[in-house]
Amino acid sequence: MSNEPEMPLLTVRAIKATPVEVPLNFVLGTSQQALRQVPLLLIDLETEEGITGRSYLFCYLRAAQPAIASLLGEIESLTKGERADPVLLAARLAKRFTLIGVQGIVRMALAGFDVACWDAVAIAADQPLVTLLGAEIRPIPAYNSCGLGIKDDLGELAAEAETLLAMDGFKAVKLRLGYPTLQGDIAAVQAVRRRIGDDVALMVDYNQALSRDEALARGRALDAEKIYWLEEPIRHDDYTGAAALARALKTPVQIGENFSMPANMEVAIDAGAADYVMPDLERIGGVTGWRQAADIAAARKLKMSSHLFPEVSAHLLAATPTCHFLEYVDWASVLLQEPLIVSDGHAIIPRRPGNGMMWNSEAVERYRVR
Ligand code: SMN
Ligand code: MG
Repeated sequence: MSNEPEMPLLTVRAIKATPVEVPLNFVLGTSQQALRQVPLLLIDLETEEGITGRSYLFCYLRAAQPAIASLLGEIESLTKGERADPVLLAARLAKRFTLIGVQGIVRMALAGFDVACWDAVAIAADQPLVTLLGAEIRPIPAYNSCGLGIKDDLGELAAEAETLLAMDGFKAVKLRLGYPTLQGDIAAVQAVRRRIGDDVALMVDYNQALSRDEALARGRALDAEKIYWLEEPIRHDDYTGAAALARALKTPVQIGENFSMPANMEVAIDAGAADYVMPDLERIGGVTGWRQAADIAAARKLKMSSHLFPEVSAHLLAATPTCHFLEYVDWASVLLQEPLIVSDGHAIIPRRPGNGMMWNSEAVERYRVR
């Protein structure tokens, strides 16, 4: 993924950030918090040449929307009139933000700018992002990650799994775990498994709920349940603990949504903290950060999946040598003129230039945060 693409000449003019909050079609009950609606920030990068690049960020909290928008204002004043070359600007901006630290919401703002910048460049080159990155359009294996939160009613949970599989021919779903007891986790897994049958891949995600000891005990019990991967069982930055789990368990350990910048992913991999990795577009550093991460995973022959942002991640995974699974969520679909299509369990990368996202302005008005 490391060949440098030709960058058409474009000049940054302005960055517009629009806060929206969209209701989820399926409540997402993680071990930490239940998500019923999600605050997103839509980004439009306008250029002097008239081309607009787009991206969106998941802000986690309403309070983070104005904070990230304000950081984007800072990025605008630092890049206005400059050539919109995402690789050059990523290096310059990272240097400019070194003292505050390129972490957290600073990292998200930089990533949002980077993704929009790559979109503008790909549109100017009249190519889908994946093609600009030197790869070809192909269907990307996807799992349905909507819903399947922690629920007391296991009959309802199993029914939801069935609904999610029926949606677009998915052959894989992800279940959130971290019930008060191990028996609770196993009961949820078995209720879902009974309903979906043996041929469906079932991932599970603890969202960092467990201590090391508890993770070992629950992981050993889950080893008997044909789980496809065990995601974030313990604190995300405990790489030593994750490495011990990866060694002790049969089920592959998956981490990565909290890797902040590719360098962190490299440290985790070198510690043996994961069997699989799944960086998140807005934490790994946008398209520019993803490309570096993909090279790191390829050098270590580690399978790489995506976290959220399926519209852009589909392009990136197609250009990732160790491409594994796309995490499909439908959060942004209502805001898009042409939502990402999934067919037969695969994300279909659009042939439109850029990343393919265009806002549905009526929906943006409806969900706009004022
Ligand atoms: C997750 C994290 C944050 C928001 C939504 C979902 C979850 C996942 O860890 O991997 O989907
Ligand atoms: Mg997760």
